[in-house]
Amino acid sequence: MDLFGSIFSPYCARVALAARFKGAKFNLGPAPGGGYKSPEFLKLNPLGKVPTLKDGKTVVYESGVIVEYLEAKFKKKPLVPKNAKAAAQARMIAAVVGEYVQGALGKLFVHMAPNRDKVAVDAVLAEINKFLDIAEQVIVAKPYAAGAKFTIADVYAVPTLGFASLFMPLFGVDRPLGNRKKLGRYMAKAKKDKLMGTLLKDMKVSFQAWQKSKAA
Ligand SMILES: N[C@@H](CCC(=O)N[C@@H](CS)C(=O)NCC(=O)O)C(=O)O
Repeated sequence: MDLFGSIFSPYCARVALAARFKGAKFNLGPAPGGGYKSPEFLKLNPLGKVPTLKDGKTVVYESGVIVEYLEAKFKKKPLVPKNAKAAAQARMIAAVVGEYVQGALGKLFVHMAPNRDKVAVDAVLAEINKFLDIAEQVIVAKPYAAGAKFTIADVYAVPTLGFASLFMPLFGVDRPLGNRKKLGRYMAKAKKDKLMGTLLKDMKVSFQAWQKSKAA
């Protein structure tokens, strides 16, 4: 399988984490044809976005859809608990972090310019903090996001919380998780975990390369 995108993107990282957990082999690389909006790439994904997965003749885009595709194709190591209540709980944690925290974080991108609008940035930071507070309420962190097992909740939580730790310092926030105990405990454990820790390291390397390329 070919996965187009960069692992620094939390959307790509969630797909990479799901695939790695399942032991599904994939090559990660840039969008073909020279970029997200190249005619060659738009033929694969008319939205011109990464991640996009090519599995033989099958093309799948939108990170959530790709994760579900992997879940359906590689059934041996499920990400979604069988029990309805446990499945809903894992998906709710994934939604809070992957949609709400991540959605608010994404709003920082337009404020990358050095002469940024402080009032607007502070409003986005307040929104991120509001959703991080909700994430702190819902995450289980014993030790995984939804409890004793790695689930779809981790697939969404680790990339977004890792991205927050890399990206928010650019906006003067050095400890994005602040004093939120469960989130702090969760990420400390994730860093030591082989699967999640490797992903976080890969994201950091990719983030640093992105920053270097911007500075050049
Ligand atoms: N809803 C999409 C979001 C993906 C997304 O926004 N990807 C960014 C990279 S982090 C992208 O491709 N941006 C290029 C663009 O929007 O033109 C998903 O879950 O896959």
